[in-house]
Amino acid sequence: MHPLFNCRKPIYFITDSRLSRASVVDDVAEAVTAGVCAVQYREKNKTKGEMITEALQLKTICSGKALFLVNDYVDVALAVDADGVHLGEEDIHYTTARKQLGPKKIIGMTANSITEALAAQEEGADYLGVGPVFATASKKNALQPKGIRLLKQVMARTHLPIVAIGGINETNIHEVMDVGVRHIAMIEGIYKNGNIKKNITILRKLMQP
Ligand code: TZP
Ligand code: MG
Repeated sequence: MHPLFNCRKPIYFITDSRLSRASVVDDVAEAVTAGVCAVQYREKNKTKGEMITEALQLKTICSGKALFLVNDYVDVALAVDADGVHLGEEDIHYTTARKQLGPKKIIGMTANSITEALAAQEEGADYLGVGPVFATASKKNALQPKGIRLLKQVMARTHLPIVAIGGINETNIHEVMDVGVRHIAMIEGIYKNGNIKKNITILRKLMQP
């Protein structure tokens, strides 16, 4: 496991410019100060040029404090020398991404089922994003919630770090923690009421072992 993943700040922050009050750069600065292990730059509405400009700033903010991962786009990750990428079913395939990124970059993959989790592990994924655990409004066309059942299955049958994702917030986080999952990815749970620092502080307390 990457050392920054194995940290005492097991929150994985996913950016969403639609929920941002000021800018994603401000959001990430706030999140990193409050303490997260990873930031995933997830941007669905900007041009590649805009993304690269923004990602360069985010990478500097994260440097030495949190992993900086780019969702979907290997080219953006390469342009800013990010720590890695997060890929789903509809994105570039693992083997192509690995060829482009080289052996050292992190490639995280989404698993919506045990079959996908086993396939991603077989291909060489560095971690698995498993879910959606609960219903989520943050992802367009999100699948039906899988509950903690899928988390349990994936934990039992893979050896990769698991990041639980989808609809997790301060009211249900204990259900995910109880399964033994260490890392939790969130959008809405962190952006809620526009108070990123406060939300992360509360969530970190709830995640203390
Ligand atoms: N992939 C599966 S669920 C999801 C993504 C990107 C959205 C997670 O956002 P939230 O607000 O924490 O449910
Ligand atoms: Mg994707």
